[in-house]
Amino acid sequence: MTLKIARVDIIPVAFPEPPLRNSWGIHAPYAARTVLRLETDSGLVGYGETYGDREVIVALERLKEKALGEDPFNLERLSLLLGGGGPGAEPGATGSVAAFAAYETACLDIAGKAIGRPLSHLLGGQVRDRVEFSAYIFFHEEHPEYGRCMDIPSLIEQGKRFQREYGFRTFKIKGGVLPPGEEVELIAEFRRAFGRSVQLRLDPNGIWSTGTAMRVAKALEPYDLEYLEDPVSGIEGMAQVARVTATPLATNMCVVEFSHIPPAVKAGAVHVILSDHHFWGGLRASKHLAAICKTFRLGLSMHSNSHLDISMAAMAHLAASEPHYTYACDTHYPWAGASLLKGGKLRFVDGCLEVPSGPGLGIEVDEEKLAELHEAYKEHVRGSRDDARALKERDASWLPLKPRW
Ligand code: GKR
Ligand code: MG
Repeated sequence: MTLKIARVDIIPVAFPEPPLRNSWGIHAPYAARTVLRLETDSGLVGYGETYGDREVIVALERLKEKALGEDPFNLERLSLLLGGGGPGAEPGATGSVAAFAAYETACLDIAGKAIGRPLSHLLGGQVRDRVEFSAYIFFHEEHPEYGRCMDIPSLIEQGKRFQREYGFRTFKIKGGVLPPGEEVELIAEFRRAFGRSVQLRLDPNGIWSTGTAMRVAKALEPYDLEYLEDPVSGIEGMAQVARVTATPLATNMCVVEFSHIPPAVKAGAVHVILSDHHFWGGLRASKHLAAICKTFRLGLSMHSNSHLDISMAAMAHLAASEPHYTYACDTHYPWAGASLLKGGKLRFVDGCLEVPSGPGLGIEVDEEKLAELHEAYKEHVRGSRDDARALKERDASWLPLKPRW
């Protein structure tokens, strides 16, 4: 059986999000994503999801003509045609790499539907049928449902809500918002509140100077972080911090493509790499990353950004197929104020997502909801994501300093 991609639809969408804080700004009221819908000559439909930034939409459009007429099973050929990233790819081709990730997911969705098997079976089969995710804890400004959460007690309450509602056992705390000493206190309070049975991670997104990061990493040692994520920017600074602390360091900032791995390994800069199929060149490239991590005895975790259900399902299939995902994966999904699925969002039980068992991604996209979120995009999104601009609109004095402390 051969299949041909006969139709490509590129659908930018937007969904509400709370005003989540990070070290460089705040989430705007609507987050943008792009949904890619592919249809074959035989009428099979597959979905992919990627970033909603302008450069990615342009890349998706640019790749459309190249994808038309291709067989969705021919993924290596498609990757060559579309500039898919992966080991040996040109460094820095972010737009087309993120666009390829959506094409690849949609092709695998179609391929799974064509043979009646879940997507994970095309990535090597499932080594787990439930994938564990972490609670993504954020400081945030006033929100009608969640109130305001800009101090330590309210962040602990947020953690308790995540534990109650989803059963998460790992807390990834988005730091870099309060001065570093207060964030050490925050971690100490989390330990006191949740005990030793949970895992804690702190991610200040590279906002500390190397000297500050070295001091803070030492001060955090008594609280047994599972890892400290990007305390500083850059491989060199990370290596300096790694030399003075027993806490493992993780990154989704200084190792974000295959060409970054050799210098990072040489410098001893990181212990854990956070994969993300949207920027590492797709689901299969993420498996290549896993193999490289195993080779160099690095851990593998999974990064996330604001996303919807199609990415959620793809992340679950990937993690289900790869033994080396031994850390709970990150996800922003609980914060998403909308779903594209008939029947609503996928559900976490005991901190885990059961991998959808139907063919392909195993999810049913509701075309009406998709159309609604496309209208929301047209109404609410003004260009690419810019958290610093969003915070400046609330607070004219805001300066996205880096390092700040
Ligand atoms: O959503 O504000 C956010 C996060 O800070 C995100 O943008 C990061 O890319 O989650 C990410 C991370 O782990 O650094
Ligand atoms: Mg991070």
